[in-house]
Amino acid sequence: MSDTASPHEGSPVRLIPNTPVALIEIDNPPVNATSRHVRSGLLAAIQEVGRNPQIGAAVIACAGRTFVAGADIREFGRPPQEPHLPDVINAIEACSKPVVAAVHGTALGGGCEIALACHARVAEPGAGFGLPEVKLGLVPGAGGTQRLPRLVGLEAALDLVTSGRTVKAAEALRLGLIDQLSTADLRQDAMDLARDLIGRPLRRTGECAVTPLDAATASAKVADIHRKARGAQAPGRAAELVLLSASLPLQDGMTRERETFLELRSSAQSAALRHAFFAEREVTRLPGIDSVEPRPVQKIGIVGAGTMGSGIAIAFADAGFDVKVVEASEQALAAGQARITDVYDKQVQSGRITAAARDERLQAIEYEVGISSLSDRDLVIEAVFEDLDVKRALFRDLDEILPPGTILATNTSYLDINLIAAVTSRPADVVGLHFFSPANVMKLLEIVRTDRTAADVVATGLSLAKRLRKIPVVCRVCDGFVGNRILSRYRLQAEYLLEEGALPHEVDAALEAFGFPMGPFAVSDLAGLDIAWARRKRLAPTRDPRERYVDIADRLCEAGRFGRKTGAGWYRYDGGKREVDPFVTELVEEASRRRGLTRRSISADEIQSRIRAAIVNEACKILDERIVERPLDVDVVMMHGYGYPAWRGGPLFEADSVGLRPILDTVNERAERDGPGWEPADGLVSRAASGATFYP
Ligand code: 3H9
Repeated sequence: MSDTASPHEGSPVRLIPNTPVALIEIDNPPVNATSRHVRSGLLAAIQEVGRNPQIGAAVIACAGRTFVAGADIREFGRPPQEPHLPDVINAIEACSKPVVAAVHGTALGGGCEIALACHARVAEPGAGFGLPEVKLGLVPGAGGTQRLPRLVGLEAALDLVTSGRTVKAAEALRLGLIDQLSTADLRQDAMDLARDLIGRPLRRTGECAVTPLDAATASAKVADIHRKARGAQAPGRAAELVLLSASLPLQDGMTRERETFLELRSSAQSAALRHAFFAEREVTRLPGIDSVEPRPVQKIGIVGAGTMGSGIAIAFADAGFDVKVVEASEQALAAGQARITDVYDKQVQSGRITAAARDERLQAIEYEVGISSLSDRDLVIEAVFEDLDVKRALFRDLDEILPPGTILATNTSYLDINLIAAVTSRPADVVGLHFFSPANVMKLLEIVRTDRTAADVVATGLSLAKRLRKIPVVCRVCDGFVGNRILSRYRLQAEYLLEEGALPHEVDAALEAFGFPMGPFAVSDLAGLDIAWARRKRLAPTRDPRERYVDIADRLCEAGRFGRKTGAGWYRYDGGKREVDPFVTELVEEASRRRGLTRRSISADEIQSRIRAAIVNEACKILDERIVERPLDVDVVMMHGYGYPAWRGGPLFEADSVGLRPILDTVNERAERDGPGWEPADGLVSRAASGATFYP
């Protein structure tokens, strides 16, 4: 072993000039991003490999937890600095000596592009590869769109580049993205391969040919990519570039790629998606909680094996917790067990997990009748019927049997958790863990702290979220917490639009064009109208009589139309396809007549701006009341729980760019027409007046 030769002192890239195979090691925590010093260090190292007659080949590997996870996203707001990553990567490919990438962790974005330009790639089985740039509103900017199709073909490249998904090493091997899996010593295997390549003709990715797609297949794929992008521009632009790789030489393709990358880098969509990226991470850091030690939690109890309870059980089992599910009767327990088993069976059928993994996870879940067996649990979550008295009675019983220190969580989506905590002898140990359905899929977790929840219980919620790979938002108690509270305002506005002249499919179409995956009426049909109906009936006696109340949904329910599950709701579902139903149109028109409103045609633009104003105003009230601490908490909830398009950055990030004045004008106008509940929030009024923004 020879001495270490640094490209320069203090560089995050070290060249260890072993003979005949040198090691280039990148060490730039936390994720080895290609910041400027990494780029210059890597370039210097490659130049030295080319120059030094003692070195016959090189391996590029990384220190720490991962291979290079991409360009440094924090540099994107600033002018690019030399050396540029595409030039560094081209120098790797052009090197006269074999260069092999040794990949552990994830090779993402620029990291994947470095690997693609090497002459061969070896990876650990747990390694992942991906070009996630579209998730940041970008296209790969250092050859990814041109080199990937040269290795894996156009179809696979289109899929990977436009979805941004990460493939595990086994799939990467199957696709031809890598050459070898390393099951023992990654660096040694890469060194051995590099040594074998010395003196042999080098396979330069940029020189490989790409088989073109026929025109009809290509245009069908591009159309599908645009449809799935729902308004995001990067996937379509990335697809164009990938397709160009079949007709342009590498350098011409890379010139086009660079132009597109730089254009998108300064786009509003990319700024919004970068905001989303950092906000998702920032929500986990809460002032005052950061330094608090969480309680150790491994054994989870779940009360209730309905849809929510089952989904929560799966989420915990997937994350390696010991789970015990309890129900009140054998019958309900068996139904829950069947539901959970069915979810895992489907995952095996679709190839998402192996049969062995299913069996392991099923074994992690125990089933019992009655709550008495929960006394050995570290944390118990209730997911029973949404009724305050039912939940209070359950918490009273749980409090009696659970030892001190066990955390008691409720999955309620609306109820006052202060009132639930008050029946226990340990209100400091009570917290809301509001999962979204399906709980094993949806990323968002609202952690609701009551007036008395202990700081280490909140910290435990945050640490659980991390282990569950969920995105947590900590909030305080109010009706519906952050997401459902905003949603109920947004839904009401959608119903007012119906009375004033729009039809359900027009509202849905306008919001789907805005970027939501589904409009509110289609969502209601999917979720079922009956639960919200039961809630409305329960709240009817306490409703403000001056409130503008739209009863179309009640009438649909009275007609037995509970949504998809009954074949009809806001739409008709003949053969599963959503269709406009004249019965609903008639109900809507009759509602306008009863209200004495002359129906008028309402533009998609008006629909979008009224809904946006309703969301932003309620979000400001939530901030005024300190239900959450920061605007980014609201943005993250809306993007991850309610489908607010991430390329808009969430409602408050977007409000800054739309301007708060027009939003306030819309709110004022609605307050005048819609009555109580629509008063403009103080925070909105003052910000609009002073020109302040949510994100200075
Ligand atoms: C690109 O590569 C463009 C090129 O094609 C062309 C260029 C010319 N930059 O997520 P974590 C930070 S675009 C800067 O909590 P994990 C992150 O903010 C890039 N910072 O860890 C966090 O900081 P903090 C394409 C980054 O283990 C810390 O690292 N690449 C970057 O759950 C830990 O991150 C991507 O889009 C970055 N690129 O997940 C990959 N990445 O502690 C984005 C992370 O202060 N990154 N940070 O909050 C990821 O997907 C995940 O971070 C990763 C690790 C899977 C790597």
